[in-house]
Amino acid sequence: MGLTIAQKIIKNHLVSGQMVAGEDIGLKIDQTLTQDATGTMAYLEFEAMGIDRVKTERSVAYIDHNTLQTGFENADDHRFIQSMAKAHGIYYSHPGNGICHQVHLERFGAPGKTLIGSDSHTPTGGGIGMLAMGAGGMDVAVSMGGGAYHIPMPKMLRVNLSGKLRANVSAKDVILEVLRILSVKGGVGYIVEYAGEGVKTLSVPERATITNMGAELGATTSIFPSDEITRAFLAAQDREKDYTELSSDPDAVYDKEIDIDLSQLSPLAALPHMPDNVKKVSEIAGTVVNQVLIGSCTNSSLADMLKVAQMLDGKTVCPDVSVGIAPGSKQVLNMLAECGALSKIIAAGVRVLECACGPCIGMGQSPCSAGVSLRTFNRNFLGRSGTKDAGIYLVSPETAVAAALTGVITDPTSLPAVENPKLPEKFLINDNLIDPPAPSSEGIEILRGPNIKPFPVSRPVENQMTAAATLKVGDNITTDHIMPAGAKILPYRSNIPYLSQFCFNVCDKDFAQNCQKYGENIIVGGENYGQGSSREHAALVPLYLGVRAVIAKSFARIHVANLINAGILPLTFKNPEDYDGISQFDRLTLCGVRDNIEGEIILKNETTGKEITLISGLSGRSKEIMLAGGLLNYTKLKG
Ligand code: MIC
Ligand code: SF4
Repeated sequence: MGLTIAQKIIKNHLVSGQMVAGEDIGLKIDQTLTQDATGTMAYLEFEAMGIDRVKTERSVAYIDHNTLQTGFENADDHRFIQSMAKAHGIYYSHPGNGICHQVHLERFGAPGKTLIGSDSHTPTGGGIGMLAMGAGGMDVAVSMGGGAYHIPMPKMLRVNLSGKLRANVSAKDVILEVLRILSVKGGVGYIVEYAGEGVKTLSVPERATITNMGAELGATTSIFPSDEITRAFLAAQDREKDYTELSSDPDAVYDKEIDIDLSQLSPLAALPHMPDNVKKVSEIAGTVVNQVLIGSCTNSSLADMLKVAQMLDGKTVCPDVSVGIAPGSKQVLNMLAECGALSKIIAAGVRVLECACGPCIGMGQSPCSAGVSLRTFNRNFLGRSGTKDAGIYLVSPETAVAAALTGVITDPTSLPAVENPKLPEKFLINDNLIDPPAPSSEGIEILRGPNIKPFPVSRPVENQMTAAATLKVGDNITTDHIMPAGAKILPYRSNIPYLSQFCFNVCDKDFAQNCQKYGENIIVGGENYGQGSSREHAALVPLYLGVRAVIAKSFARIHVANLINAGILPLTFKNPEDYDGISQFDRLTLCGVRDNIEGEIILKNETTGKEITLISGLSGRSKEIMLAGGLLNYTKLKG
């Protein structure tokens, strides 16, 4: 039987398990990346593992999230990461060099390789045929130390692309269409592969936009074939040597397929507050807009920025709209400056922001009260922008600029056609903001600031535990609900005790206080609990607050791995209706947890007297980690 692209890469990197959907597989990891908001914790964990030098082919530490530096905290964390990188064999990308995914695609990614990153948008690398996956910091730390990365073997989903995009319809509209079809949980358990004649019409940056936002499907990752277009991109980055051709076998078997005719697509938008709440732009045309932001790891390539400059050329943005732009990397910004496109953007009245995540993670540029903000980003979760009553719409750069010019949501296909910029023969290559590591750790001092506090470590799960349900939440709870980010909180990513007061604030302001009152406790959730970011803080902070188990209808992939790594027991309802059998503050007893960890566990609701059957279903390595009390304890036990 033939293999899909992803199956071929998995086969080449398989160190344990069998390639049977759902079974635990261990993969050798060639490359890792971290960013600063998750990186400080990942390097503290790496340090706790006592490994001197990374064992990967390439590991890179990026600084792109916490670049506001309103106090000493972020600057201290950057310095810590820089010293750790230098000492332990890791490349260090300075703040200002760009967003991790954009820079990694430009300078390091390679087809056929495996990459894990402590950021959920790591699948951006799938745009050049890499098996690139988001992971929790602790998993990245393990892989830096040479350990395998464990995932359940994914099923395969093929998206057949035919036709060619019309003018002013773009790659963002493709992924929004996929989200419309599949929903934010439609990709859970799958790798999404793009195939068909339409693939040849898409450039590498367009492919990367699609695989990047595939994270919003809940998919393990997304991937494109590696072909002549990939070769040309790598050659223009002076990295043709990294090219290998990759395609699926003609008789490869997919578990699910969907078809998209690119020529039939219209500009789309994801409406507040979910990336799959997709409508045609024409259906919401005329809505007054207060803010437009262009950038993020989804849409900040040179090609995107050149299209924006073309549309703005000689015009002025609407005076009632605040328009900002954040190019994805120093390479992009530099090239925009050299070709004069930046001047066109500035002249039109656009606010030029740093090459970083910035407003995408709520680091500045919060919209006005009840404001409407059109963003080329990938997430519009409630409160993420920093303004809880704002409405965030996710759109393409073309749709964003159309609104910036007119002041209202406007279908960009009603405007003059924008030419698709040609790939430059050579990108401007200047890696002076990437420091290679020192040859050895000798004599390198690790510089730690006072904001770095010890992280909580769990203890082995007991056979029976009784605890209160301090919180009951609904479906599609994101890690932004669990552990919000934003300018006020993000500086404390290395200070779990401080962060804990903000846990679940969007859902229940009293959550942290209730945890203190009740001591050890349990959270109850709906479908797709923990979707979104890879931040392990969404597990470590609840652990600090005494959470011992989360019972949900279903979990998102990275979050459930983070819970297990933190030593918090994830359980699902055998009958989803039993969700209704638990209310906030009920006292719950979990019986025979250790005995039945591979199967079903009985929950006694002491408040109502009812019994509910839960599924634990942990096996192999996950079971051992849970029994040991989390990944760090497990790693220590294993020696
Ligand atoms: C995000 O887009 O939510 C983030 C911020 O990049 C996160 C990582 C984090 O929380 O630090 C992600 O996507 O994993
Ligand atoms: Fe940064 Fe936003 Fe991309 Fe996350 S989604 S890595 S915050 S740009």
